[in-house]
Amino acid sequence: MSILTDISEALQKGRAKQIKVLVPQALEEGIPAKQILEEGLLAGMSVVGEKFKNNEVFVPEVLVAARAMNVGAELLKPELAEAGVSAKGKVCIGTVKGDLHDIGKNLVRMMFEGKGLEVIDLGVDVAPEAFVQAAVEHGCQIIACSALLTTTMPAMAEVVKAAQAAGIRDKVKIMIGGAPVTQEFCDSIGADAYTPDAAAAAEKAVALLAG
Ligand code: B1M
Repeated sequence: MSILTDISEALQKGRAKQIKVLVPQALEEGIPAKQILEEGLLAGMSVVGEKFKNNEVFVPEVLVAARAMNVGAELLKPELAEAGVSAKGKVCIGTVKGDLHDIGKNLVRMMFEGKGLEVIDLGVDVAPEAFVQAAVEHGCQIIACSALLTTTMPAMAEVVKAAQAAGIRDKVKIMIGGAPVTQEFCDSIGADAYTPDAAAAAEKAVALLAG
């Protein structure tokens, strides 16, 4: 059995201690961080997601898997960052109001940091006004919103409206993403960019700042 399968299985069982041993071991074996993330950690989380959907596992099991996922992703962070990048701009990021999912948001934050962006992480369940207030306070050029639930996606439209109401809409770019989010939805709410994954989000942020 490969070490990537071991990582996937440890994640499915929520064994953070095992993840702490296996991820550095995989790096030592020369497996690229991206491959460890995708074929180890995310592969495991995808099995958990499927079982969650089918009522084969429940919130407590998913929570421990999520904790193990965050531990593993943190271990990969230095490897995912690009060497020698200098600060290129500021972003405030958060998961929208009513939504507690933070794994994808944390990955996007890591990829942003890897591209040399300064990131203000507002956490989860972030009110639209809080995104705007943080952008003003910290002088962010980008507001980045994550949502994992179809029921919380509309909060992204509220962020766009809050930025308009605060008179900063022409000064900030609003990026959105998360499993249920689409380009069509992005267009419909007047956000500036939708990207399907964390790596694409970081590329897009750099392009938006350059443009
Ligand atoms: Co939740 N959950 N959950 N959950 N959960 C989903 C999302 C669900 C699809 C499961 C299912 O039914 N199959 C389903 C949503 C259904 C829907 O709305 N369509 C669901 C549900 C229903 C719920 C609850 C309502 C369950 C309940 O209580 N009955 C509840 C809601 C709580 C709340 O938020 N208010 C709930 C709770 C939880 C836990 C707390 C137990 C836990 C979250 C723990 C945590 O995050 N710390 C949890 C988890 C872990 C999941 C699954 C299993 C995994 C999500 C995940 O982290 N994926 C998920 C099922 C699944 O996705 N298969 C599920 C890995 C992560 C890397 O992917 O976040 O999509 P993702 O990020 C991707 C991209 O989307 C993108 O980049 C990342 C990859 O590179 N991306 C961006 C994300 N944000 C971006 C922003 C960008 C750009 C790209 O630009 C700014």
